[in-house]
Amino acid sequence: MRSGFVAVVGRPNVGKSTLVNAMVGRKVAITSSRPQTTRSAIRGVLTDTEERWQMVLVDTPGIHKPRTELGSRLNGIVSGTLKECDVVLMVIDATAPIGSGDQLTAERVRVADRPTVLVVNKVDASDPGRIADQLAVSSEWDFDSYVPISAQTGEGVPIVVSEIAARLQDGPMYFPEEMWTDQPEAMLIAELIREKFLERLRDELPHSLAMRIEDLETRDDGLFTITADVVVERKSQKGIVIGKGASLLKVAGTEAREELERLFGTKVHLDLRVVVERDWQRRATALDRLGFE
Ligand SMILES: Nc1nc2c(ncn2[C@@H]2O[C@H](COP(=O)(O)OP(=O)(O)OP(=O)(O)O)[C@@H](O)[C@H]2O)c(=O)[nH]1
Ligand SMILES: [Mg+2]
Repeated sequence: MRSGFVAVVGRPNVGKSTLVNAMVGRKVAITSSRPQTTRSAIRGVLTDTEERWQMVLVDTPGIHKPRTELGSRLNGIVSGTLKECDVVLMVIDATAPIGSGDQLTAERVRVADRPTVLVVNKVDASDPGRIADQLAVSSEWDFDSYVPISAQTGEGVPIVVSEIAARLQDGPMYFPEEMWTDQPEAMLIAELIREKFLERLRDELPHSLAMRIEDLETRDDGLFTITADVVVERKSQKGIVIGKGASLLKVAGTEAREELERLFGTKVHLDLRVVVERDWQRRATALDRLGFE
């Protein structure tokens, strides 16, 4: 048996979570067009029983210059993941030029000193000239393998899997073969709900949003009731998240409920409350309370 932990790193919004989902074939991590969607190290598990290997993909927050206590903690998560991994998978975005965030990430990867695979993602939305430029610039980083892909269409994704599989060493089976993530149910639920708000909010608001699951209960008649707080940072944000005539809360809530019903195969009752935790992104105690390690 060969196995290993794979750190999936890159600057925000390059498509790390989309790629992890595509590799595992399930929604391990939520995605959005807003930077810093991912806020923890999220594990997705991919097992090949015939070839006898298991890779544990660790999706991470985007590496960036932190401006808040939350930002520092997110970068800390990436450093920790890089220290503990066996293989590094770095993602860059073919639709935007290589910038300081990519350089910073590449430097961290170099220091980690592990086998490395670099993917140039979003080739579906780029052009051959641009992709060639990115390969030329990133070739200076001296990765072990380079793969242009589209995490969205799936183009090139099987190659990424085999490039990583080829770099796994003898090791244990970390998780049962049917397991695709190790996230607790409450976390999966909180993340799915948060996702439904992200695309609908602008400016700083996606960053100001956090979720807190207050109660999970399966009633005798099978109804799964979820009580959750949508946490914002300021009073003025509360009204925006609720929306005119509570419509935003309703639309996002309905969409979340429908996806949760598909995921759990049961009827769901979702009870959402919007609460203010002043400046939680900047306060260590608030971050602790909200479950950011
Ligand atoms: N066109 C195109 N868009 C993509 C592709 N992969 C991801 N995206 C989009 O890029 C945006 C960011 O994707 P995510 O997977 O959330 O990116 P991320 O790197 O995990 O972002 P953070 O968690 O914020 O660091 C989303 O709007 C995705 O739909 C791709 O292959 N092609
Ligand atoms: Mg992500």
